[in-house]
Amino acid sequence: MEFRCTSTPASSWSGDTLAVGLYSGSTGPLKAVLEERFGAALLERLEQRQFKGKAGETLRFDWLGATPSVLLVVGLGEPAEFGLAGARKAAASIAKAAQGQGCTSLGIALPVEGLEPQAAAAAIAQAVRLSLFNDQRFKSDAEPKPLPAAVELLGFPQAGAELLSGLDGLCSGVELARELVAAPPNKVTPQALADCAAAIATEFGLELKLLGRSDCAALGMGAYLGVAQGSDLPPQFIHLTYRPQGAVRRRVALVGKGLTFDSGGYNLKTAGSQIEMMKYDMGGSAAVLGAARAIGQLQPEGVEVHVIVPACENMISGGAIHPGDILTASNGKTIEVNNTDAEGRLVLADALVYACGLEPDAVVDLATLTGACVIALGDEIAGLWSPSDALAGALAAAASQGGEQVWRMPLQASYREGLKSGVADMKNTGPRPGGSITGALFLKEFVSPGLAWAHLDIAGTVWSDKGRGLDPAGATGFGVRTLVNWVLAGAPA
Ligand code: TOD
Ligand code: ZN
Ligand code: ZN
Repeated sequence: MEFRCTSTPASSWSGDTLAVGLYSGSTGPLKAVLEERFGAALLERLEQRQFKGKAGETLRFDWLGATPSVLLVVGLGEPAEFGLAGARKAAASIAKAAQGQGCTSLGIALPVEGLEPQAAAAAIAQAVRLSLFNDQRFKSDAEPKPLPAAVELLGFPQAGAELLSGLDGLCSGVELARELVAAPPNKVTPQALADCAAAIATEFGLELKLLGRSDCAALGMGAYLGVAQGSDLPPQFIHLTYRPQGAVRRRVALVGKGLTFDSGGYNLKTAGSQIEMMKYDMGGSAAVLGAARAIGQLQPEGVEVHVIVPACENMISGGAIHPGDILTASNGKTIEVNNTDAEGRLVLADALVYACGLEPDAVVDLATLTGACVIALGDEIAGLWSPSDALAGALAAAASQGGEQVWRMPLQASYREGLKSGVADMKNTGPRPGGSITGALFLKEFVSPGLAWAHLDIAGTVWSDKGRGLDPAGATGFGVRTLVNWVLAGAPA
C-alpha cells in the first residue's frame, strides 16, 4: 500500500474505489461533490437506502464500467463532533468496506478543512493501514486478502509527501507489537524477545546489551530472578539504546513488562482467570520494542531512548518461588511475596532500578499489570499513574494524538498501608479494592525519588476480542503510538 496526499478533489479523482464522507442527514461540504459527479439521483438513492450519516455507517454503490468503479459513502455523525477521532473511525470503516473486494486504488475524501493537515493525514492513513493489518502467520492455509496498491487522501494541500513522512515507521512499530503479542508463548519466549531486540538493533543501528541470569544476579536483581527461577527457559534482560545524530537534549527510558507466559505460579490462575490468554502478558515489552523499531526507522533528533525489557516466564516447578518467600530487589528493599501471581511488579521493580541507574530525564513503564485496572477502565482505556503533572499531561497528549486512550489515576499515598508486611519492607500485593493503585504504589518504591516517572497499566487495552476502530480482533499494539508521539515531540516532562 502506497499512501499519498493529493490536492485532487473528489469531483475529479479517477481510480478504482472512491470513498466520500457525509455528516448526519447526508449533509456537509462533500454533498455537492456527490451531486455534481453522480447526479441528484444518487442523493435520492441514499435516502431510499436509509443512509443516515451516522458515524461508521457505510453504503456501497457498484458502478459498472466507469471510474470510479465503486463509490463508498461513509457516515461521519454530527459535524460539531467530527474531529481527528471521527476521521480515524471513518477511515477504518472505509478501509474495511473496501477490503477483499478487489479494490486496486482507494481515494478518500473527508471534510478535513477544519483540522490541522498533518494530524488529519496521519490519523486517516494510520487508520487505513492499521485496520487492514491481517496476521495469518499460524494458518497453514493462509489466504492474504489483497490490499489496494494505492491509497490517496483527497483534497489535501500540496507537499503531501511530507504530511505522511512518519507513517511507515510508526505503523511498522504497531504491527511488530501486534505480532509479538499475538504469537503464542511457545514462539515468543524470553529468547525470542531478545532475538527481536537484536534484529531491531542490527537493522536500525541501535545498541544492544543483553543480561543473562548471572549478570542480573551480579546486579542483585533478586525480585526479577525470583520470578524467572520457576521456568526452564532462562531469563533475558534486554537493554536497547537509540542515540540520535547530533545533540542530545533529553534522555528517557521505556520499560516494558515482558512475561512471555504468566501461569500465576503457585497462586495458579484458576478457572475464569484467562490463563490461556497469558501470552499477552508481554504486551508492555511489545509496546516498547515496537516503539524502538519505529524510533529506529524514524531517527528523531535530540532524544536518547533506552528500551528495557525484563523478559521471563512465571511458571511452576520444584524450583519456583513459594508464596511467602522474601526476595531482595536490586535497590536493597525486601519483598514478601504474598501472591506469586503479582509477578509483573517484581520483574519491573528491578527493571525500574536499572532504568533509574541510567539517570534519565524520565522513565515510562508499560505493563499488563492488574485485572483491577480492567475493572476500573474497561478495555479501551489504559490507566496512567505519575507523580509529575507535566509528564502525565505530555503522555496523555501523545496518546490522544495517536488515537489511544489513557486516564490518569491517583497515586493515593495512604493506600501504601495495604502493602505493609510484618516480616519484610513490603508485600507484593495489597487488598483487592484499589488493586491497580497499590500496584502503581509498589512500583514507585523502585523509582529514584524526584525522577519523572509514569506507569501505564495496559492489561485491558493490549487485546480486543472483537476488534474496534482501527484494531482488528486480537492484539492491538497498544502503547506504541503514545510512546513514539511522545518521543517525536521531544519527550516533554
Ligand atoms: C494480582 C495482583 C494480579 C493479577 C494479574 C496478574 C483476577 C483474579 C481472578 C481474574 C485479581 O483481581 O486478583 C485478578 C482476575 C480472576 N488478578 C490480577 O489482577 C494478583 O492478572 O497476574 N498480573 O501479573
Ligand atoms: Zn500474574
Ligand atoms: Zn502478569
